[in-house]
Amino acid sequence: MPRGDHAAYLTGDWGAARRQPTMGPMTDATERPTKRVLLAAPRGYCAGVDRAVVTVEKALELYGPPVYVRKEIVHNKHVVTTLEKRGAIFVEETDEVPEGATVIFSAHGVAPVVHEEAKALNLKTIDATCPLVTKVHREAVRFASDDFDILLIGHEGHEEVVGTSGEAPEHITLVDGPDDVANVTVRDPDKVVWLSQTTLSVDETMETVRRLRDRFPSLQDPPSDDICYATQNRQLAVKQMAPDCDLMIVVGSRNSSNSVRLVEVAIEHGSKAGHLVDYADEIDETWLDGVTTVGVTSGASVPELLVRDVLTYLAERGYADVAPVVAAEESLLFSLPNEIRRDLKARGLSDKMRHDAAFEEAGSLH
Ligand code: 0CG
Ligand code: SF4
Repeated sequence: MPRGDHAAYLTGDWGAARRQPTMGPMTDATERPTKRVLLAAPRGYCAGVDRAVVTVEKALELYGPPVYVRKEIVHNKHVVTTLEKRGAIFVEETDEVPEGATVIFSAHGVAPVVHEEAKALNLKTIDATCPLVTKVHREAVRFASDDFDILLIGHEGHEEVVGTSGEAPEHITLVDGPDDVANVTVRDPDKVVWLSQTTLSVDETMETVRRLRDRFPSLQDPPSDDICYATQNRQLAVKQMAPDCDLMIVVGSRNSSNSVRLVEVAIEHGSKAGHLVDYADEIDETWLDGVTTVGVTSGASVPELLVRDVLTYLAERGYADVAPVVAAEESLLFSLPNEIRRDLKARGLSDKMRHDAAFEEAGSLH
């Protein structure tokens, strides 16, 4: 399927189709530009989100509802409301969970104090923190134990930075973007390292680091990228498409950092307009006025069925020609949290992540 068509997309018949948008849109016999969609790949679920969502699903299967989840398991409205209907109860704080119940910690991670609170309440805990967030926590612990000042680049109040900061609050200073650099103070400018939230804009973070290094020339880099592969790849695909797009539709929720960043990246790289929607019915018809090429992508916490709804909406309005823009291949899969794997094994159930055709049933979050 060299150029995607909408029906083929819905049946998943992609083959090895790939196309880079280096040429303008085709024209029909009357020389009107042909309406088309550029569909980003990769988009949607990352390995950490997939694992976190399956964790809640398996916990509901194993223990029966209700299963408590501290904070949104991932920042997606549809995922949260769907899991709620299946018996998950989302709470803001650990002390809202009844004593002795099971609580799942979200993919964004928690501070050590949250584990202590759960222990004091005798809760059974299942930690769905993404392993790539845990990696940043470990870096924070290590640099704090070496008595570094840690400049954590991230968004104030985001659950991930709250969790990471909690690993070493006395050593960590939050830097919320380039404009916050001027406010930073450190104990010893020769013993400073930067770390970051996993779901930031790559370019903006590099600008923040550049300004930090102007102030602290000995600033150390993290041992490896903290902005995760999924965040980077989704931004890469948008950067490739944006110059050709009159409009970029990003499927994702307002509180999803990586999804919001995709709209910003699209605009910065030339898309004439960009909007974030949770659902296809949030698309405003006027956005399509005079639009030939629509880019479509989705954040790392977004189930693919929501993207399909957007493509159906667009096809019904003449944008049935869908061309994938493939910026990277992804194959990373994380195994489920140990607590879940142990309980699944004890019941003789499979602890494999589910990635087969049978999992494509209606209402599936995958
Ligand atoms: O992008 P953020 O960190 O807000 O999280 P989201 O749940 O949207 O996706 C990745 C994860 C976890
Ligand atoms: Fe993990 Fe990155 Fe996904 Fe966050 S966005 S859950 S860090 S893979």
